[in-house]
Amino acid sequence: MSQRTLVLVKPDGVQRGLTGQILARIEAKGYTLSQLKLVNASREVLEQHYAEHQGKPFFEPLVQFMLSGPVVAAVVEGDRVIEGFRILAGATEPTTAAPGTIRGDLGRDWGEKVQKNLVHGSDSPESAEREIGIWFG
Ligand code: IDP
Ligand code: MG
Repeated sequence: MSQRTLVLVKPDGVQRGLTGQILARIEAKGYTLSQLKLVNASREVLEQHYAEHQGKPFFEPLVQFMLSGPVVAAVVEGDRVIEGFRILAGATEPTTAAPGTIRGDLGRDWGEKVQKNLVHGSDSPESAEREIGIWFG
């Protein structure tokens, strides 16, 4: 059975008009978009989604950033998609993310307390199921 992951196009990606390019990279890779929506996330959803980061210095800036505009949430499917999407996304810091990745090609540092890095992708099968439950019920 193929795997699924939760992908978010974060508010910087939506505001900069990069949603189409980002989804096109996922589709071009061969993965399937099985659920897709544009949402204004609530603080409650974001605190659940980023629970592992509670207490870190970037936590509140991260929540504020994610509240700053709409987010595109997607369930993406395919064999080894969790690992595959994280490789497509690139490293957390866009400054050092490899060219060829979403963050490396389309992102940069903006001198803020939170790294605005365009996308989220689940990091394990357990995280994926937990996060899909948070965003898609
Ligand atoms: P990931 O998105 O690459 O999995 P995580 O460590 O899960 O990275 O962090 C969640 C998000 O929090 C990141 O995507 C980024 O937006 C932000 N973030 C993570 N670490 C830092 C940091 O050290 N400074 C500023 N923002 C950070
Ligand atoms: Mg993460």
